[in-house]
Amino acid sequence: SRGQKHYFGIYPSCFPSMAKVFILCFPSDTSGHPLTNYYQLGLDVLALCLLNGTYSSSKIAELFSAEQMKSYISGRFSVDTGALAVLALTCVNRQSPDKIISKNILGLVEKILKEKKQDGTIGNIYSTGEAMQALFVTPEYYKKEDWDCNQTLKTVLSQIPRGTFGLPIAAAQVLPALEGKSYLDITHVSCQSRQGHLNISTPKPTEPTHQSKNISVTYSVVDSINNNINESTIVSVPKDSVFLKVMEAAQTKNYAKFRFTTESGQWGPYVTSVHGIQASSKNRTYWQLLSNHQPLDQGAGTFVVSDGDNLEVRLSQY
Ligand code: B12
Repeated sequence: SRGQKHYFGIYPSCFPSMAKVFILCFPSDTSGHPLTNYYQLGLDVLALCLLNGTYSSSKIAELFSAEQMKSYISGRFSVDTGALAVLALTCVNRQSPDKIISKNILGLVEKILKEKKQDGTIGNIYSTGEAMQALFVTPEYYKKEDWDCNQTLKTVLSQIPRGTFGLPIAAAQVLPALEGKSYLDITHVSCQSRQGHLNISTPKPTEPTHQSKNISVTYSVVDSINNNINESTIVSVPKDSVFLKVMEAAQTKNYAKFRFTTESGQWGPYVTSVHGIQASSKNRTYWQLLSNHQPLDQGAGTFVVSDGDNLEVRLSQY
């Protein structure tokens, strides 16, 4: 992934050509952390487990220990990552029960439930579907009254007509939970589609037109790691523009200060460099997007800006 030499999971050089035997490779950095991230490690362990590959439960228990994950996820707990870990660990635990794995699941479920918001969202709206899956498969780890599944479901459903899950990847991540399913069901669902009972119409997003009114926003580039860049400008963009349009307008205004590059992915454009400074997975740095000092829960290609917004890209550590 992203040119890294090694990575966790099902990698061609890691499994013999015949047989359904998979070996989990554990390339990690000097502190024992995965070279990719725990979300991907969760996906890989899940795939191995569901395909009845060979792995060491104790190694997995060790990798997903609370201490190990805590030191990796600096700052805030990632619900998406926690949910994937719960799904992977639950699969492993069902195959060969292990006390340490159960303890890890319990710790993660507690953390996920702590991220429950008043409206039932868990983490943010994009992590809620996977958090629901994690809670579906672990009912013995929390009290019934600790989670109102119907409230969460209602909130997620109410977001669909607003186009919140418009990106195929966003829809794909939320859909299993809407069907009451989890990734653990993958190996025993048939491809036959049922009559669509989720009949929800989604309005087409409106493209900004030339007639539409312009808005004015502040845009800043900050290097919070080396503290040597802090550039700001005010730009005017059509109403309903996305964050990327603001970055483009700033770049046109002053190329030297505001030039940037992106890479296209499933979630849209990922900002890889700004002001000539490249984010680096080796150094665990990224260009964080913020609006009015709050990190965005969407990427530059989908977040719609508002008049007067204080927008920022900030080189940060993860
Ligand atoms: C790990 C992770 C990160 C890491 C990625 C680096 C790394 N090496 O680990 C870091 C911390 C850097 C990161 C950053 C951001 N992330 Co992120 N990230 C994830 C997470 C937890 C797992 C992604 C993954 O590994 N997938 C599995 C692999 C196999 O797939 P992949 O396509 O190769 O994964 C790559 C891309 O997903 C990319 N990536 C990660 N986040 C984002 C966000 C956007 C908008 C894009 C285009 C790409 C991208 O990095 C991954 C690793 O190389 C997902 C959770 C999820 N539910 O998917 C959120 C998630 C994708 N991220 C999200 C967001 C919002 C962001 C940020 C915009 C946050 C911010 N305010 O700055 C930034 C991106 C800013 C930019 N520069 O453009 C949202 C996207 C929601 C949406 N509707 O757009 C998610 C769903 C989390 C959430 N629930 O809010 N992220």
